[in-house]
Amino acid sequence: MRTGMGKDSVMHKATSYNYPLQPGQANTVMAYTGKKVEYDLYVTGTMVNFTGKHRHAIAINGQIPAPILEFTEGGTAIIRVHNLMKMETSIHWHGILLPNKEDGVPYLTTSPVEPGETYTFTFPLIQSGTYWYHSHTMLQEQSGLYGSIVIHPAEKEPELKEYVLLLSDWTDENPHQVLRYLKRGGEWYAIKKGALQSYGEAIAAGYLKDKLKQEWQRMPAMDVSDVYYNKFLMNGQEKNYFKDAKPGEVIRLRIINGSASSYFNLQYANNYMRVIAADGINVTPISVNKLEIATAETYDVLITVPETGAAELRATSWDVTGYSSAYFGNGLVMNAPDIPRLNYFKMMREMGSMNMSGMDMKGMDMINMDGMNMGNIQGMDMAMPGEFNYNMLRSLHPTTLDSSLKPRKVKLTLTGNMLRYVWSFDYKTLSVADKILIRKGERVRFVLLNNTMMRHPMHLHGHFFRFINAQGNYSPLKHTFDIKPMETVIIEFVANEQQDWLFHCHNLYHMMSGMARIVSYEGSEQNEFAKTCYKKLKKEDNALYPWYDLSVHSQGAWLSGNISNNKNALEFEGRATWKGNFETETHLLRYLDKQQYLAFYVGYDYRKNKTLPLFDKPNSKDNRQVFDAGFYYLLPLLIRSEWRVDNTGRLRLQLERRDLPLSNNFFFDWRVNTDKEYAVGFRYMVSKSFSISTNYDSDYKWGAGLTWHY
Ligand SMILES: [Cu+2]
Repeated sequence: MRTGMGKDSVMHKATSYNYPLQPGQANTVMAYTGKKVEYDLYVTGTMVNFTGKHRHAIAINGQIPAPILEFTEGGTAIIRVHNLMKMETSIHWHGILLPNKEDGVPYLTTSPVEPGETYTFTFPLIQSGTYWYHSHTMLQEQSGLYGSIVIHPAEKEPELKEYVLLLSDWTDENPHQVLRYLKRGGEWYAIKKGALQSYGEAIAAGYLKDKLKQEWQRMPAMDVSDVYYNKFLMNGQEKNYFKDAKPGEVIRLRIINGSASSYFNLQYANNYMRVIAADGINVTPISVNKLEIATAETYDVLITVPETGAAELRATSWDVTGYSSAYFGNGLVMNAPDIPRLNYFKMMREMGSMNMSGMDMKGMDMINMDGMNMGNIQGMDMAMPGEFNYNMLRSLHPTTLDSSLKPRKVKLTLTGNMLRYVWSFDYKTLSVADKILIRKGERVRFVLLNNTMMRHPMHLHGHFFRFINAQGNYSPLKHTFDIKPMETVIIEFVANEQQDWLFHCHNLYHMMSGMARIVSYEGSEQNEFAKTCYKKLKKEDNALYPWYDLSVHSQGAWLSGNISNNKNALEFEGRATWKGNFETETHLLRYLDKQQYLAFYVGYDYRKNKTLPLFDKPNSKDNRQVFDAGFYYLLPLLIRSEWRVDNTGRLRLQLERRDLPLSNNFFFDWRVNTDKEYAVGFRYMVSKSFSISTNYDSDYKWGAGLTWHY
């Protein structure tokens, strides 16, 4: 059933979150009586050209971003989503308080919108502010399925000219290929971003000790972002001109971070920005000269148009690989300052010093990696005056919860495996995790510890929560927040909903790799998807990803292939000389420990080296057909050890290190085993898919040629 409102929905929350705010306070009855505002959204495939190359994308009503949906608090939204594509889609209304079945998470709250079908969303508008909407299906959001929502308050606000600025990131690659490349652990994105942190660069910059220490702890090079983006956009453009902004005029900007996985720093060339709302809710105004916006957050700010000329508002991606701009006014342009490139080695050293605290997965505070200052750890606020941080966010009214309600504490650790690109809570991805159970009427408190090296923009559907900060009783209400490495964040809310809601990292690639949970109201009537255990939704993060490297060299060919999901992998290695000798090893492995350093495998070896000296001996190291079993264990310095025994009782220990970065683009591999076989290889990466390579193999000798990476 897709039409009509359940009787529960009629009693839905009516608290205006801008003005008398108290999460979970008694709700006044709110029927669907207000002004009905209707929209028709047509979802289609489209072609775009952001970089000089034509690429597939997804548009709504032919636009990227999708149209701005404007409403007034107290009304009713009626939005018909028409799916004109050949694949299913969905739309989630981010930050909007609405009945569960209108939340738009396919296979959790709402049916997906099937190809050729229309789904009509109907919900009362019980809040005001700046929000947005996006697809919650696979990686469609990265392809352009996002738009802004503006809900004007029922009570009139001072009339100000206002503009919506929707920030996003764009890659020319197919987003599924991006995720596969992240799973593969390929180096090209880091090379493009200047974030590889090779040994050569470490030595030149005096950071060899830090680099060794990092690899000793089995950590790959740290980075602040995963994906290399071709463009960063604002309202679908790199540059936006608002020439109707009058000299000296104060204007309101509704800024939304609708990116798939980027944080931005906002700077304005003409004086400061005055933050008046966060995540749609008005806050005590604060003046800042730099405003950081995490993925999926929104901020409303006031700025002043210069008396003469135009001033730039610039949104620089946090990895400082690009920016987009808005210009307000006419004439000579005043530019916002450039943000210096990141000093990754300095960040690495800071991280190393935090390791002394003996934490599990080592992290660091990365808020000020531009080298301006360190700090901004919650409760240790040493930011330069004027630079935004969360402790400045102060609610207009006390937000404390009714202490007579029964408390419920939920502790979650944010975990991840950067080497295998598996993201999780408590080392469990959504596909294997239990639901987080809460009960209606409880005072729910989430205690979150980020045990990863990255920041995560966390989002809870269908609720606003208190984000506990230095403002105490006036801690702000939010629906999305950033959590830094090693940081602990506490959020709390009154459980005043029903059914199931998603809680997840809003970095699209982290979510799709498992960093999500279902928050479920115990005892609440279950919807159709709960009855089938959300089978489809829970499959998503455990997909199989294939990749391989094929080297074609003067003496022979090497193929190294892999198909893996979260816990299992099928690995194949084949070597063949042009003289007809060949060796293959095939392993089916399963990771055993939560860190995924240890894996057990069974496999099969087939070798036929006719021209090597020991060919006449069957089941020698050069001529064998054997089954084998063993363990892989990742040693410090990212050395992979392999301990195995085959069905003839033969033992072998092998050590291997692949892709050791000597300089930007230049990599070194080595391998040695107790059969007295050894190999070394070098490759110079010329593109995402190709390297010029050379290797020496104790059996197959020197050769050089090309390597193809898929
Ligand atoms: Cu994340």
